Amino acid sequence: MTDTAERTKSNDPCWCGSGRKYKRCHRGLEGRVLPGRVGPPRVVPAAIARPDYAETGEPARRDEPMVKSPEVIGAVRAAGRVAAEVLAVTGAAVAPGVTTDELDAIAHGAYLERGAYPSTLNYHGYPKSICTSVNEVICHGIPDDRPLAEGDIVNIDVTAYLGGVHGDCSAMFLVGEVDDESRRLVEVTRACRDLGIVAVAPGRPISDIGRAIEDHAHAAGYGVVRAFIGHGIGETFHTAPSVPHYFSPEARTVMEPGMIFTIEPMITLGSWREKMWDNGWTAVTVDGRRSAQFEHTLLVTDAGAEVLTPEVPAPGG
Ligand code: EYF
Ligand code: CO
Repeated sequence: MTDTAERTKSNDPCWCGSGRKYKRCHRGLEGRVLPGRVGPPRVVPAAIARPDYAETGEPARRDEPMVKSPEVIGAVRAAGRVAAEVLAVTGAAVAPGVTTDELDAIAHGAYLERGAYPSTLNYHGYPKSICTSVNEVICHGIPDDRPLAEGDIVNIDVTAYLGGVHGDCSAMFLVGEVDDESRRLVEVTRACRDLGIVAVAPGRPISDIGRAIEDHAHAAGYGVVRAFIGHGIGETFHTAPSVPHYFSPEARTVMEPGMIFTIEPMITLGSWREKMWDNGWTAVTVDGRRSAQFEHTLLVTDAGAEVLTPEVPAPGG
């Protein structure tokens, strides 16, 4: 709690300047991430090919096969590589005092330099080029004017549209010195994602993936978010199959070589339940405890899985 908050009484005007009573505004929210000011969407030059929803916000309905053609597989490999590069460039800029909107600007420039469109931009009306989810934000944090603070953890989620297809990945970044509890959460979450990838095998049901993730998260004493799941990806950003990160007997689809989907578990220190911010996009944990996420786009192969968004070294390091 800040000094200001300690000195403010319940019925005083809130220190934030809203004009509301402190008890109806910020009391109980100190230490939480709060929505900041969101700047205008960034511009994409006409020369860069854009997905069907770029103008209207609404993706066209289209049936896309779960097993992709060799041409689509090659294109997602290229889009995935660009997404991984943009993620590395953007993550390298994470530091105390940097705003998430500044990260969005860096990512936006990096997509354009590579001839890619930022898939999230105007997807169902989403206003920014990446998602930045800080501390108790589970996913779909919108970059804004909040500076990152020493001790924060932040997920940066990057999706690139290139060659008519999407590639999607995300990773956690530590802001300065981070406490041991949060470091452990981040490392267990990375392991959950990687164990999910190990469970990818042709002939096996998709439910194997969630079982592997959930077993590891629960053994560490953590929760697995249920409201947001992995998904098929290719010519459309979100398509079949659904990939729950918890064991679901309904996830009966049998994996076949040529399928492409994301694995992107969101793992929580406390409750796995989410609530939504008033902006309609951003999900946070109900108890305000921290959440972490890692994501890759995967191709099912004869032998297991190929990561289509392989990590690249951070620039200059
Ligand atoms: C309540 C959207 C979000 N969907 C997915 C759409 O990168 C992503 N997943 O790994 C990802 C990013 C975004 C996204 C940004 C916007 N959306 C639609 C409806 C509700 C919603 O969140
Ligand atoms: Co993503």
